Amino acid sequence: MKAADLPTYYNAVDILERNLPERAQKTALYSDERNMTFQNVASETNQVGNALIKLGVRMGDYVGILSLDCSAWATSFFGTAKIGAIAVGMNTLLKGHEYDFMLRDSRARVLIVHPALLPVVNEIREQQHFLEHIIVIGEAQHPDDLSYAEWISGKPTELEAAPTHRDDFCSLNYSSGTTGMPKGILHAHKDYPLTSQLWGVNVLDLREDDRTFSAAKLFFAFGLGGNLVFPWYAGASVVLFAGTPRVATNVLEQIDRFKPTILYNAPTGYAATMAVEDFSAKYDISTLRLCVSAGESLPAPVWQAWKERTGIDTIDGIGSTENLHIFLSNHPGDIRPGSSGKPFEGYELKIVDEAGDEVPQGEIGNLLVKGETAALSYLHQYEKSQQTFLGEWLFTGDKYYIDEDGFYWHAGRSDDMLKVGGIWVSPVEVESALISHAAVLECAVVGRTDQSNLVKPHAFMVLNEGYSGSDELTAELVAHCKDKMAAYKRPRWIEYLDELPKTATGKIQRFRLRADAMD
Ligand code: 3UK
Repeated sequence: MKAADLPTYYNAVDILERNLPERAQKTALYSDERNMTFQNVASETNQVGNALIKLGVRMGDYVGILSLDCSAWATSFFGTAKIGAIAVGMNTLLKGHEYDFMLRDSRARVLIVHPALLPVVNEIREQQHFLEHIIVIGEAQHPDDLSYAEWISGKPTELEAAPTHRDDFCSLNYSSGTTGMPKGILHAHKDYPLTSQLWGVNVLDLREDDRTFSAAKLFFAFGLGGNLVFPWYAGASVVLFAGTPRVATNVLEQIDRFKPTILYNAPTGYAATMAVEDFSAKYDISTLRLCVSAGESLPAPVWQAWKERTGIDTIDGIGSTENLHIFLSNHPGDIRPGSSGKPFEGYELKIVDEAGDEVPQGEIGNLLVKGETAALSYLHQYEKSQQTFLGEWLFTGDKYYIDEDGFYWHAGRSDDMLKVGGIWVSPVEVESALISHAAVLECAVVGRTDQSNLVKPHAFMVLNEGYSGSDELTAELVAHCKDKMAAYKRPRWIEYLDELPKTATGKIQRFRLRADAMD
């Protein structure tokens, strides 16, 4: 499937509405809060669209969604798309200053927010120049806010889709970099059916009788594609879960209760699940036919252990927000544990050296990808865009090599970025949080692998005079980090040194610290 196969004027709400002729009364969405048929979702989506128009939202405007996974996430996303506005799905684990940045950078006029996230929104609401309305998915507390249920109540359940071009923007997601604030990545309406077909249907073989569940949330392109867009494109159902997936028993309970056939998780999620004693006896996970892992590479021993304990194959595929979803993947029936699999139709891959020339098979180089679902640039980031979007090719920042059978193996990043539990952590950000503590003179953060061979931040520190390393100080520094940043970014190990290894010109030698961290 090519972008040109889609109608020129195409709106991604088609992914939801294509289900109406055949399966309007089928349950589209299961959740603790409520179940909804495709017809229910489509009608409520139209109400959201009408309610947004009534607030003055027009084609090309931005609408923020800051919510735990729930049915209103889905109706807000498609309602926004349907009127030709752009949905900004925001990571729910961040701090006020990051939301402040995203709201200004995107100039979102409306923010649809879950009550659980209201406290952090309240910290920054007074200083917003562009935000005009806050809709609360639940009770509104602030006099200026509207409650979602009241907001859509009485709005027509019919709505004509805006005549969006297939290349018009549909969504904006923010992805972290080594320094500075996250980078905004815009995707077009066309990217949703394309990724659905190219990976969801052609590779994963999603079918109408599937039911998906994801530990990765809808604010993350991995979750949005895997657990909303692709299944609905294929006529399948989804299970949405508002709780935290970091507690493995939560994930198991949801599977036991809602009986999905497909599970999406990050490698840490599979490792954490297996740490729950007798999990496959205590919870019924027998409905699962296939598991998917992405966000970081799934070590072969974790793949094997999962297979031994559950009998289920896991499909590891590498995706990125820049490409919207997975562009290199293992295939059901053709899996090499530990690898990212093989290319598939829709994406061309190239592994090149620093001069841009292709390296011989077996040698490590930079992975470039060419495909029609790539974003065009980073929003308001000319220089960073130039480094990543190289004409038809996209620089992934990943090092790869190909084995003798054509499987691709991840061999690290070309920057210092870490993937922890499948989400970005910038060592620079963790270092700045640590440095802001009075005890710390200087520090360096590198990735270190844990017992499952998954990367976590390890901090090396030199203390100011008058301080000495102790378990108390370590606990205090970790608490300080959690205060400054999303908790998942905190260092899992803190080591005190007299000095950091440096080059003659005074640069910290991270490669020596990385080697030390492995000991
Ligand atoms: C790393 C992987 C090895 C890799 C994503 C599936 O992770 C996603 O998007 P992000 O923008 O990060 C992209 C980067 O993450 N990575 C992702 N998956 C793997 N490394 N093996 C993997 N299987 O460094 C990549 O460049 O957060 C994943 C679908 C949609 C996504 N957006």
